[in-house]
Amino acid sequence: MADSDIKTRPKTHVKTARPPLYKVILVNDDFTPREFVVRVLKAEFRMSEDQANRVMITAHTKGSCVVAVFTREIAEDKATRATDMARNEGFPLLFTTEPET
Ligand code: TYC
Repeated sequence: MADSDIKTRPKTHVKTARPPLYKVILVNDDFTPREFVVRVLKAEFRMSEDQANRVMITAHTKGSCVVAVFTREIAEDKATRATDMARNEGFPLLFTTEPET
């Protein structure tokens, strides 16, 4: 049978491509004031005072905390902007990104 004779079933469901997602992670340090971490979370990630406080305390006690999940470009951009806010004030506060598994 020639290759061109092979019949394939028509697709019954078509998959919709979804972009891979990346986590923005807040990393704890010993120097950045808690209130400043909260201020950055509110400004860059549009969190409420309450949400921002919870995320800050989680990073403070556990070492790090997932802040939010975005497509790669947006995650990297937000992590950079948030980290730059801290650098501008002389704080070592760090936001990183990693692919969601
Ligand atoms: N550990 C800091 C302090 O005690 C506060 C802090 C919390 C810093 C979370 C970074 O991601 C962080 N002043």
